Amino acid sequence: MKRLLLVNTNLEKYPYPIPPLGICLLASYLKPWYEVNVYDGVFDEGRTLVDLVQAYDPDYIGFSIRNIDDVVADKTIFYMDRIISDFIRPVQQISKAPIIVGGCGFSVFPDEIMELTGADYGVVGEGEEVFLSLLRCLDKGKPAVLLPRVLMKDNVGRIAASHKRYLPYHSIPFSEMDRHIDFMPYRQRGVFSIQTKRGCALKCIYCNYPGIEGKKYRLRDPHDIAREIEEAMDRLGKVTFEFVDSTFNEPAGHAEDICRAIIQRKIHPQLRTMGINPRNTSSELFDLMMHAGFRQIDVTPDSAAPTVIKNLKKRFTLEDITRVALLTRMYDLPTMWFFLFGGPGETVETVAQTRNFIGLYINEEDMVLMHAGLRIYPNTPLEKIALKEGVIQSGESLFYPSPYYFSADTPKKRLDKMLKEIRDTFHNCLPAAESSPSPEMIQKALNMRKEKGLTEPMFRTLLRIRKDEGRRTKDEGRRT
Ligand code: B12
Repeated sequence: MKRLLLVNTNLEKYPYPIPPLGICLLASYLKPWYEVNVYDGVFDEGRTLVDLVQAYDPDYIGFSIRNIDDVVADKTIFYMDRIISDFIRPVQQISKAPIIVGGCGFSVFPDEIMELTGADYGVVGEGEEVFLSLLRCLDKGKPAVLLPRVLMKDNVGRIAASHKRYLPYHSIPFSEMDRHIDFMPYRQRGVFSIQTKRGCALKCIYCNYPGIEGKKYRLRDPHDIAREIEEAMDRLGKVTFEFVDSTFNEPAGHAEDICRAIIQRKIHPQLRTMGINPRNTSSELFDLMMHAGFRQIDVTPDSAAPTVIKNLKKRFTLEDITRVALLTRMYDLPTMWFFLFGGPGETVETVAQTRNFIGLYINEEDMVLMHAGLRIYPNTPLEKIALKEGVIQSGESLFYPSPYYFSADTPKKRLDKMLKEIRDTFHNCLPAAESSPSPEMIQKALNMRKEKGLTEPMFRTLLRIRKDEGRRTKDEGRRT
């Protein structure tokens, strides 16, 4: 059997370290054909990679590129520099094995990353079948040029076949993540990631998810998901499982079925999810989620101003957002809220509308993350709007430096000032640029959780500390 080494190049540990689900799925899928070894760079940060390559002597090396930048307008981190210097270059210097790049970050900027990394091949979008076909071609010395979604080094700038052609759904394999990577370091703050479907049929104007995953939903069987959770629990004991779908409760009914399948198994896992879309929310869904074991959710309305919601093409209404806010309170389900300010049609009044909504409806124990400006991604309606309004110029790179959209009435400076005012009024609201807690604060939170035996989500402990520190600063201000 030929040897394949898959490398996770993600160094980011905020908001918590993310285990490399994508390459673990690939490792499980490719197992019948290749001997696969996964190198996880999250904690090792490239230190032992060269030694591993020398010892393992792989026939192929795949690099997974997840993050390009942090999507925070004023403190943009560009991850690519270290991905290249700490992972890709050292390997290129010692190995002649073909280098293949892939991953969700790669899939957003394939041409740019092929050029920057000097990789031999690139796979856009989901890996399983396409990667296997590519490797089979390479095994046989056949040209890979006609494969869909594959890029080649000598063909930079041209994707060999239709980028948009998603292959028919196959069942997403169990990741069995902990069989491919050491899960121990993820236990304290990390999660066990689970994917319940692929694709996104929504059309939010700024979003690149349909480009990464396809536009059609391809759903996993709820019982398959519940079984994956049960088996992981048998191996690992108590861990938190997180659903990583772009929206968990789309299309309507699937999330409910997953909860029912989990309840039926009587396994009582600890669950959380990102991407609760206000549209398909009901007390039935929340009831099922509570029974299934949800301890935390993320809700992503982006705005609570009706004109902005409409302009972003969110397909839900202010009533939907209000309902989900009431449901989170009614069920006391800890929630992180995400708002994006500065989109098309944003004005001083619409910012005030969202601010009022936050003050009126959001539980003050829940965190509100406020992004200023919308990252402009290729092939999105926002790119067209930004071009039309002269925010970006035709031919301008959207890769680096990352461009952001701010509406004419809320330019960056004005918006930053308004968000700071919201932050100073509501202790639970944080501009994204200020949201990463310092290592000291994280340590303090970990100590507090241990001392007080807190089982609440980490963000609630961090908010508690922030509130106390804010109170102390105010008292000291009064004394001086
Ligand atoms: C879930 C998610 C999160 C969750 C993660 C929860 C968790 N437990 O994993 C949260 C909310 C915490 C999060 C945080 C962040 N995220 Co995020 N996230 C996602 C999301 C929606 C899904 C990622 C995922 O797990 N997919 C499921 C797995 C199975 O798919 P996959 O990794 O893509 O792997 C497949 C293919 O890519 C391919 N593949 C992967 N590797 C390889 C390698 C080779 C060689 C090949 C051939 C193929 C291949 O095959 C795999 C199987 O089919 C994506 C958007 C999206 N729709 O992809 C954004 C996304 C990855 N996030 C993004 C960003 C920026 C971030 C943050 C930096 C934001 C921030 N400032 O906090 C942080 C970074 C966190 C970290 N520590 O790394 C960006 C990255 C692009 C960019 N602009 O840089 C994305 C693409 C969204 C976007 N706006 O564009 N995120």
